[in-house]
Amino acid sequence: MSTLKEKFKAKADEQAARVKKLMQEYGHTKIGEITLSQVYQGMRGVIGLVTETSLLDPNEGIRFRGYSIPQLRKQLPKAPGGNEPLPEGLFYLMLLGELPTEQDAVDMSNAWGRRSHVPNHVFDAIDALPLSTHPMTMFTVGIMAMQTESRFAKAYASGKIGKADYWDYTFEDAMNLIARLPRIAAYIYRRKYKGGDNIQPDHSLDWAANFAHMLGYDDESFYELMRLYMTIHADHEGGNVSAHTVHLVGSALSDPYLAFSAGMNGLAGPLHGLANQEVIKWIKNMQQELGGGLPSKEQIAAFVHRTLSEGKVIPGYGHAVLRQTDPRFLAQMDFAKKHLPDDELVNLVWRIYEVVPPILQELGKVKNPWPNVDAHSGALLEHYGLVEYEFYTVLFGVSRSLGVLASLCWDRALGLPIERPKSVTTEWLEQFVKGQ
Ligand code: NMX
Ligand code: MLT
Repeated sequence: MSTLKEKFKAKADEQAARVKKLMQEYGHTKIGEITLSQVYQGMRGVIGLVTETSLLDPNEGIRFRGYSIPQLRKQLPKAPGGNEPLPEGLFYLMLLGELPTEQDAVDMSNAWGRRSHVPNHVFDAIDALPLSTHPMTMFTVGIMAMQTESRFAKAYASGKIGKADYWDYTFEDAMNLIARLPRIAAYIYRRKYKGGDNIQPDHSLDWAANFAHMLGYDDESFYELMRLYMTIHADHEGGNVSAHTVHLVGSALSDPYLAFSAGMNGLAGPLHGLANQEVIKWIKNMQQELGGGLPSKEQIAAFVHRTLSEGKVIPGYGHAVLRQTDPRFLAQMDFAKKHLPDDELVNLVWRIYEVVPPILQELGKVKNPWPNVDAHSGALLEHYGLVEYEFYTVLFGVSRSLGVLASLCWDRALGLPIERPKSVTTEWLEQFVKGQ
């Protein structure tokens, strides 16, 4: 039976032949046009990237290799007695483009378990930072410190490998990184919030449950939340800030540690992954101001209007590409209805969902008034006692490794070149339109 790596190589060879044929036959076919506004407005709608792992429909949301989130929740392998998908299975799907068997998911868990050793100097590097450092900064420092382990960087520096070998070393680094990230993330959590009382891994558990265990949450229902969380945050096609950054930096043949850590710096921005902490912060401020409890719809509306009048965004709402309620929000809502329907904070998140969209719609400029993934995640974590909201983006980052590193394997397997789009000046554009 072939190994995961052999299977990937076979798939990659097939795909490379398919891309070559497509390029030969249709390389000059136009697939879009660009307006001047798009150049100034974040390249929205401009097709400029190929990402094989997932594709987003503005109304239906994300599909991973053609499978929607509800389908994945049904069809991916589960832990014994569990109902939520194992992220191991999602990684297999994104990497190979086919659904895994239960055994495939178990094999992935075991492979990550074997690869999960984190060298001591990584912990030393994190320990050198003051405790007040944001967990996302600690996370990227930890990843950067671990770059010493890059098989790709070592092989490249040895001068003994050529372009046809890059995928192999990228694959090794990707698998090692994914295996080690939960340990680093949990170390940061326990160091910053639990007095450095670290918890050793339990490799009898799957990847997400072991992560939960190392964080200090040994509850079957929290394990389930982590499996779902790690699955739904894993990928959102290629143009989002974190995925695009990993792809861009990787295109310079910076190794997967350098590329992934760069992507995590993008995820740490409040308009991207940091929004999950901003949501809870905003809700807590609302509750504090209104004396706690579950505010009425009128009180929420007044708070929303005030936030907007201060020139701030409503965190967790809106999206650059989606135009409907994020199916990742709905998956979390569904989880909450099953496991914690009476939780006050969760009920507040649901009430905010009733109040915010019409207000944003009224502004007339917000293209998507609906909630995104970040509007719900914090309330679920809070329920289980994980209240340290500055840590939430690290959880997002661990999950995002699955998609962006599977994609990086594809980038190198397809031999994609260094990314270097053309930029122009405003003067250039003024001259261009004059010439029209
Ligand atoms: N609250 C208030 N105003 C908003 C919001 C919001 N939630 N969303 C968009 N707008 C404003 C936006 O700031 C812009 O205003 P202006 O023209 O004055 O600059 C206008 O509406 C048009 O923006 P859009 O084209 O609708 O959104 P864009 O594609 O530029 O940005 C986001 C997308 C996600 C950055 C934006 O919706 C936002 O800031 N949302 C809140 C932060 C958030 O939840 N981010 C998480 C996204 C998911 N993730 O995990 O990455
Ligand atoms: C993501 O998951 O990356 C976010 O929803 C942002 C995006 O897709 O642009």
